[in-house]
Amino acid sequence: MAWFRAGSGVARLAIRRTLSQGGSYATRSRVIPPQNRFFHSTVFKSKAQTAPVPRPVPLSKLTDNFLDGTSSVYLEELQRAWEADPNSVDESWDNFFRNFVGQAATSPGISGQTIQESMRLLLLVRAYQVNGHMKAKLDPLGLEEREIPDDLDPALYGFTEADLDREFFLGVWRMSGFLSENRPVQTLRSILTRLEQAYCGSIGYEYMHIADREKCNWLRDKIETPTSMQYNCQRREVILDRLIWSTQFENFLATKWTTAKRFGLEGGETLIPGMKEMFDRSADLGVESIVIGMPHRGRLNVLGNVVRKPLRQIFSEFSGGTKPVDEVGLYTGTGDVKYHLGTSYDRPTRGGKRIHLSLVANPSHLEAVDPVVVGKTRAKQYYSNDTDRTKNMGILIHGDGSFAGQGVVYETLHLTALPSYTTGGTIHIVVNNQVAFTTDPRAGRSSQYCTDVAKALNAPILHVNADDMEAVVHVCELAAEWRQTFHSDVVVDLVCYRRFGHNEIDEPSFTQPKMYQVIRNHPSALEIYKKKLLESGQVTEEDIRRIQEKVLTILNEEFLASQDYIPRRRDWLSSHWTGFKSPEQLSRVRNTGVKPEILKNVGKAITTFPENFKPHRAVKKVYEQRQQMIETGEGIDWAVGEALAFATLLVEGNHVRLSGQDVERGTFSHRHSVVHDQETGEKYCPLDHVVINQNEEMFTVSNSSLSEFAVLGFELGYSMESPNSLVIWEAQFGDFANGSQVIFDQFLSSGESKWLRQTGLVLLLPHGYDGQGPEHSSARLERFLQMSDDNPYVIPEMEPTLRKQIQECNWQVVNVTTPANYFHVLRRQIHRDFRKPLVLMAPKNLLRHKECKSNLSEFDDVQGHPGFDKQGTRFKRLIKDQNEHSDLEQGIRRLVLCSGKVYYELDEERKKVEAKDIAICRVEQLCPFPYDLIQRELKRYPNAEIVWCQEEPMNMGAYSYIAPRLSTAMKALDRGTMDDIKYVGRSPSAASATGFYQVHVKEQTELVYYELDEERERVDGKEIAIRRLEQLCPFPYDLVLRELRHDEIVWCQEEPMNMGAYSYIAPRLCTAMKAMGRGSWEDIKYVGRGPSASTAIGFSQVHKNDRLRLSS
Ligand SMILES: Cc1ncc(C[n+]2csc(CCOP(=O)(O)OP(=O)(O)O)c2C)c(N)n1
Ligand SMILES: [Mg+2]
Repeated sequence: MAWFRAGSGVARLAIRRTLSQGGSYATRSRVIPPQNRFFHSTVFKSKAQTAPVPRPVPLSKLTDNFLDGTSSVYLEELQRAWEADPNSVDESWDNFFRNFVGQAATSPGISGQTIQESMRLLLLVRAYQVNGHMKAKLDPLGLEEREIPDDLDPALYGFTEADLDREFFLGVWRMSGFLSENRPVQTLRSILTRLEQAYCGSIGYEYMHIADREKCNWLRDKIETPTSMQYNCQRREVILDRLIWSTQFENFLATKWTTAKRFGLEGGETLIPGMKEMFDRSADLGVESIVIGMPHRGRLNVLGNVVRKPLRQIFSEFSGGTKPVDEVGLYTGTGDVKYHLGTSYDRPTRGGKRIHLSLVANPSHLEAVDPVVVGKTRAKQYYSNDTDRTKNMGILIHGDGSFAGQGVVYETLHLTALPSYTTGGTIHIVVNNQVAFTTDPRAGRSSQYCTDVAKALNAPILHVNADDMEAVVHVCELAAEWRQTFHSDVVVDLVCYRRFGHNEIDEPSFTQPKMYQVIRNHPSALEIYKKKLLESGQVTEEDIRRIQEKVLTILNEEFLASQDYIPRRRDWLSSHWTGFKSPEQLSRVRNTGVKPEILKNVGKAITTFPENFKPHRAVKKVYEQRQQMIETGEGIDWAVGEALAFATLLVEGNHVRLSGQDVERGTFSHRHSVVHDQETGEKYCPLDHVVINQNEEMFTVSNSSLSEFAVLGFELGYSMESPNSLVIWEAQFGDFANGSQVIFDQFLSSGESKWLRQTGLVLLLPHGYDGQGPEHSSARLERFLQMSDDNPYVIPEMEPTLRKQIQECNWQVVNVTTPANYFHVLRRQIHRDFRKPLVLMAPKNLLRHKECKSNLSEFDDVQGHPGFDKQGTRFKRLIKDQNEHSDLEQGIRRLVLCSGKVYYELDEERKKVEAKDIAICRVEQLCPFPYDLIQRELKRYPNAEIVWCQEEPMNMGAYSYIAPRLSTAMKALDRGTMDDIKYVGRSPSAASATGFYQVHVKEQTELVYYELDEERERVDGKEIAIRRLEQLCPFPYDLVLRELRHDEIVWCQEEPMNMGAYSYIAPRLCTAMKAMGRGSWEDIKYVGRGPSASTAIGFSQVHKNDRLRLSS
C-alpha cells in the first residue's frame, strides 16, 4: 500500500505539473484534430523524438516533468536504506526493490533496466489504468472532443522508439493484472500494445478511484489479462438474434405509427442484447428476480423484448390505449401514456433458468423512479429472506442528461451502503446518446462524463462504445459479475447516439446540425455487427435473412392480433395482493381495538430493558413513566400510543418499518425507540422483542440519510411490495417534505389511479403553529388536501355497510389529536382489504401536552369502554364535543369545527371564559370528508352558527378544502350555504408563519380569543390590486366586476376540479359577485373535469370525449 500511495501521489503531481505547463486534457470544448486523438500504431507524439535518452541518474536529479523532488528524494532514500538492509523498509518496498533489482540482475533479457526506468514504466502503466479511458474509442460518431492526457505518452517518461524492443520487467507486490509480481519480461512495444488494447479500445474503464485493493485487483485482472472477448459461433448467433429483435421492433413501430411519439432506441439498439446478456449472467450467478426502473427512451423495446410484455398488448396500447371494457370489479383508473406503464413477467434465461422481471411504472419525471425501484428491491429481499441480497437485484436505466442533472440520482446512489437501505448493489445503465432533448453535454453538465456522480460511491464505471456489440455484452456481463461479487453499485455508460429527434416527430437538425449530418450516414449497430460476423465467416447472409424474416413474421402476427386485443382484468395486483379490493369492490370497515391482555403484554415488552442495560438517566425515567402508563392504564401519551400500534401489528404477524431523519430517537426526543447503553454504547430496541424469536427486521426503525426525495421514494417502493407491512416515512418537520414533492404529486396521490398499484404508505409530517417560524410550522396541509380527488359538491354513499368513500378517494389526510386515535388510524391501515396512502399531520407540542393523553381503555375492544362506539372500537373520523351533549342541543350558540392541536387551545380558552354555549368538534379525518358525522353534529346543534377555525393562514390549512364540503353538507340539511360558514384564522399570507415569536403569540391568542368572545369582520381580499385579465393572482376584481353584467356566470377550466384555478377563483369571484349583489358561491357554474387524483387521463379517447363535453 505504501508504494501504491506514493506512486499515486507522484502521478498526481506529475499530472498537475503537466497541466500547469499548459496541456489541459480535460476540456471538452476543444476540438482536437483527429490525427492527435488516438494512439494507434503511431506510438509517439513528435515531442518524443526530442526527449532525453534515459540514463541511470539518481531519482532526485530527474527533471521535474513527472516526478516531484520530494517524492523522488524519498524514493532514493528508500532505495539506499533497502540496499543497506532490506528489512529496514516496509515489506511492500522490499518487494518492489527486490523485483526490479533482482530481476534486472538475473534476467538475461533485460538490458540494463534501471530503477528509474522501472519507476517510469510503472507510472506509465498506472497512467493507463487511471486515464486510459480518456483515449478509449467511445464515441460511435467520432465527434468526441477531448484531449488525450500527456501522461499516456511514453515520451513523457523518457522512452523513445529505441526502447520499443527492449525488454522490461514489470511487477508490484500484491497487484494483479499487468503489475502482478510473476509477470514475465516483455518488450516495451508489447507492453504498450497490451495497455492500448486493455484500456483504449471500445471500453473505457474508470475504477482506480476505488479505494479497496481487492476490488481494484479483481477488475484489473479482468481488464488486463489478455483473454479476448471472443464469443463462439453460438453465442454470436444469439447476440445477433437479439440485436435484430431490438432493431426491427423500432423499425416496425416506425412504419406502423409514423407520427406517434415512442422515444425510440435507434442509435442505442445494443442496449437490448446487452440487458438480456446481463440478465442471463445474473441468473447464472444466482439472481432470481430483477426490479427495473427506466425512463422513456427505449422503454417499449425493453417492455417487449426484455420483460416480454405481450407484443399484441403493446401494439394495442400504442393504437390509442383502449380503456378496458367495463366489467364488474374492473377498476381502470385514469390510465397513463404507453411509455410509462410497468409490468412484470417471468423470463427464461439462456442458461435454462427463469428470472422474474418487473418494470416499475414511472412518471415523466426523469429519475424519480430510482429510489422507488431500490425500495421495492429491498422489500423483495425482506420477503424472500434474501439476507445476502444475491437473489433480488435492482437495475436502473438512465439518460445521460438526467443522470448528470437530477439530484435524486445522487440521493439514491447514496443509499447503497446504508444498512437499512442497501440492496447489495444496483446496476446502472446510462443510455448515453450524447444529447438531452436539444441540449449538448457541454451545456448540460460540468463534469467530464455524465456518470461522474457515481464515482463518489466508489462504483466502477464501464464506458462502452455502443456500436461495438460484443464490447457491450462484455461490460454488461462484467457489471453483473461485479454486483454479485461485491454487492455494490456499478455503472455501464453506453455511449451511443440518437438517430432521430428527441421524439420521432421532433427535428434534431435545428440544434445539432453537424451531429446529425454524421448520424445520417452512420451505419446502424446491426449493420456493423452483421458485417463483422459475415467477415468472420461464422454467420452467412442466409442465416441473417432467416432471423430477420422470423422476427418480422412474429411482429406482423402480433400486430394483427393487437387489433382484436381486448384488455382483460389488469395484472394490477401481484400475488402478494390476492384478495385485496379495488376501489369499486366494497371492503368492510373493521374494528381496530385490541384485547386488553394483549395490550398489557406488549405494553410490558415495549417498556422493559434487559437486565444490566444502562440507558441515559432521562430515558430511563421516560421508560419508567411508560411502564406506569401501561400498569395504570392511564395517561398514555403519543409515543406509547404509537409503540402500542406497532407492537400489536407485529403480534398479528405484520412487518413494520419506520424510516426518516432521526426517527430512532425522534426529532422531538419523544420516541426513544432505540435506546443506547451509556456505558457500552450498545443499542436496544424494545420493539424488536415483542414476539418470541422475532425476525431482526420484522420491526425496522432506522435513521435515514438526509434526503427527502430518495428516502420517501424508497419507502414508497418498499410499501408497494407487500400489503402486510406498515411502512412509515417521517419528515423531520413537515415543511421539508416538499423536497420530495415529485413523489407526492406523481406517485403517491395519483399512482393508484394511473397505474393501478396500491400502497398503504404512511407519512408523518410534523405540523402546528407554535412560534418556531415560517419553516417549522406547516406541513402544507392545504397541498395534500388540494390533491384529494373527492368531489366537494357530491355527498357519496355514507351508509356504513355500503360506504366506499375512502376506497374511492386517492388518499387519506388526517390531523389526529389523541394518542388512541393515532393508534387506531395506524392500525386501520392494515385492518382493511385495500391499501391507501395516509398523510398524517403529526403533532409537536401535543407529544407532551398534559391534555393530550388517552386511557388504555380507548385502545381495547371491550364493549362499554370509552373507545367503543356503536360498531366497536375504531378510528374516530370526528371527535364530538367533549362536554356531555344529548342528540339535540338547542341552546348551543356556536358550533366550532377545527382540526389538530388548535383544539386544545380553544378548549382551554372555553374553560377559562366558561363559554357553555359553544361546542367544539374535531375533524380528525379531513379527507375523505366525514359527511355523515358532520351532519350528525349539525343536527345536534340546530341553532348554532357554524365556524371553521384554523391556526394556519386563510390560503393554507384545511379551509379551502373544508368550506365547499361543509357547505354541501349544510345545504343537504337546509342549514345554509357557503356564506354561513364563518372563517376564523390567520389572514392570507405568503409565508406559512411569522418569524417573530411575539407576533405569533398575538395571532394565536387573537384567533382563540376572537373565536370565543368577539365578533370581527371576516377577512377578504378586496384590497388586492388588479392589472390584467390574464392574471389569475392577484385577482382582477375591477375587470371581473365590469364583466358581471352578463346573466349566467360560469367558470370553465380544462383541469380537474381539484386542480387548475377553480378553488382559487371561486371564493374571489363570489366576493366580487356579492359586492354587486349578483349572488354568491352557489351562482357560479363550474364547467370542467370532475376531481381526479391524476392530472390527466391516460386514455386518448376519454380525453377527446372530455374535450368535446367541455366545449359544448
Ligand atoms: C424531471 C424532468 N425534467 C424535465 C423533463 C423533460 N424532458 C423529457 S426528456 C428530456 C431530456 C432527457 O435527456 P436524457 O436524460 O439525456 O435522455 P434521452 O432523451 O436523451 O434519452 C427532458 C429534459 C422530464 N421529463 N423530467
Ligand atoms: Mg440523452
